[in-house]
Amino acid sequence: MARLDIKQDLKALNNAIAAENREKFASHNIYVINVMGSPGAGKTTFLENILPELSKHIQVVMIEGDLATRNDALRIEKTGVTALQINTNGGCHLDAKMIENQIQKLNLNSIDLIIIENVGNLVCPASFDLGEDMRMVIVSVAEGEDKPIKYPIAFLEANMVVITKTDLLPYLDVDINVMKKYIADINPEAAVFETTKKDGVYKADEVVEYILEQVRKKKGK
Ligand SMILES: Nc1nc2c(ncn2[C@@H]2O[C@H](COP(=O)(O)OP(=O)(O)OP(=O)(O)O)[C@@H](O)[C@H]2O)c(=O)[nH]1
Ligand SMILES: [Mg+2]
Repeated sequence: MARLDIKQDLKALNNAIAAENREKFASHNIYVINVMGSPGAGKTTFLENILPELSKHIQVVMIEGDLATRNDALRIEKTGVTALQINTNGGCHLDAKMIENQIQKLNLNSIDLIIIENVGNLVCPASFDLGEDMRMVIVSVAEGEDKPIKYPIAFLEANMVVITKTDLLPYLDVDINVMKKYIADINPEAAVFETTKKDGVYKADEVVEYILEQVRKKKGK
């Protein structure tokens, strides 16, 4: 019982800080995306590939969450986008306080979009609001078509799902339509997209358009 109380208190504290973050983002007209997915789902690869296109239109900053290393932030910085790295030292998710600490380092007046890559994990991050506008789940076909129904929480609250690595479908015993049906069963509201990497070219044009549309809606442009 006491353990349950502590868990609820921590959640309430996180929600209170997330609400402050959300207010701060709103007062600066910043759209925020919280990206979640299993280790190796292709989150950073997706971001590395969409950031140059997004940056042609809007000012973007990344916050990278990982247990250890600055590897992902270094990859992102090669695209020319500023990337702040949070190391959770064993923690399986980011929390609102960690984001609050990072945004103090930024000049919020000059940012349109903040993308947060959460720690690679399909379970823990889903329970922690960071103050985001959009929750994006990235799932690769290589993980198997049943992952949405086996790990439903992240999908339940997702506004957008990106299915990656579709170029691998010919080599896998996976039916992408079954995966899509599972996602729709859990969350019919989520916008679902596919990305692929073929002959070194990463294709995610529709996703870029969709994200820009959401940012513009928030900014009233
Ligand atoms: N074939 C193929 N490989 C991909 C694709 N996207 C990512 N990968 C590979 O998948 C591996 C993992 O990709 P990352 O982008 O590092 O995955 P991640 O989700 O950021 O991983 P963590 O941050 O560690 O959770 C890398 O070797 C990528 O090159 C894709 O569309 N097709
Ligand atoms: Mg990554």
